Amino acid sequence: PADLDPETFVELLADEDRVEPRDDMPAAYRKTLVRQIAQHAHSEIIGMQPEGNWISRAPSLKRKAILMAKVQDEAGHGLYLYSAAETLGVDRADLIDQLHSGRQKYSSIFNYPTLTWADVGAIGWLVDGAAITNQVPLCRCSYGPYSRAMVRVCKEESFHQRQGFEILWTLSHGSPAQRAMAQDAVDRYWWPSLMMFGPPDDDSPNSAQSMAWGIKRFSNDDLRQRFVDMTVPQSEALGLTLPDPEIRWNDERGHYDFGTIDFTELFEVVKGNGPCNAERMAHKVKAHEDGAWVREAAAAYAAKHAVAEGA
Ligand code: FAQ
Repeated sequence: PADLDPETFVELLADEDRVEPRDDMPAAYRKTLVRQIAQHAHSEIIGMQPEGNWISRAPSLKRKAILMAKVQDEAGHGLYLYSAAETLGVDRADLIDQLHSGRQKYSSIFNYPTLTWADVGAIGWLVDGAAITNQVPLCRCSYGPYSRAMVRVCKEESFHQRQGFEILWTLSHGSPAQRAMAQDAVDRYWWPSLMMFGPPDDDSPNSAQSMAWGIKRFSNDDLRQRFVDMTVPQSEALGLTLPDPEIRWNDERGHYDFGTIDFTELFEVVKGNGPCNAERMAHKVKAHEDGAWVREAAAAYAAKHAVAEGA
């Protein structure tokens, strides 16, 4: 497909038509989508690590089975998203290489440690909760393959969020030590979860163009507010406190007010200076290298069958 001039493209989008892989599109639209979809895929794959850390130590067989299924879902989302990116003419191996060499990002949230079992609950409730808030509007993204991928991903994330909420509910209704563990996890995961939505709107270089192109449907700050509005009542149901004394309902705005986010922390974590950045990347690169023989075997098998079919 050819590069389309941006003005004709915006007119075509006005009809709310989906853009499909074979359609002409501006080079910059393609580039933005590759960036966002690849980073989203990388996040799903790196996002397996914090929770994977607890599979061998889950408190019961049932919890272990559920957590294994959740982490496998994340692998599936990552593979699904790499496939969506490949419809734009890029190569998965190249995207993975860009992640490993630090040229492409992944979500800041996965650079925080999972210190206790309650962190698995906090990730499900808050991190998956933030992910759903961000991704439900992406089901209406202008790029067909990405939007369709999001439909299935969001269904699975909703289940993930419920399981996280249920872990925290069980702990918050357990012994004083379990309750304290749940509160501590929420204290540590609350602010980093708010940072998942990205920098504030006036400091978000990609937002205006991505919204004009129908890639993003809402701004970073609007989605963050939506997440706070959804989460405050849920924290009350859990009997846990969100670590922000400024949270209160604002009748005039029809939203919850909340305190100031320390975005220097987000920028530091994105730059590579979060608590677990080095560990996450080292683990990812090693897993990739350890899997080289599987890729080689699969390629040899495919080549053998191609010859057999050609004969
Ligand atoms: N972390 O101009 P903007 C999950 C970067 S959920 C790291 O506002 P944009 C599920 C941004 O890339 C997590 N980097 O950018 C799960 C850009 O840099 P670039 C993944 C961040 O794209 C749950 C620069 O800052 N979800 O994995 C972050 O318009 C539990 C300027 O920012 C998605 O990726 C950050 N938090 O808006 C898995 C959703 N924020 O690329 C396991 C799709 C910003 O120019 C367990 N993505 N940056 O070098 C999006 O909606 C958008 O890309 C945003 C950022 C909203 C993340």
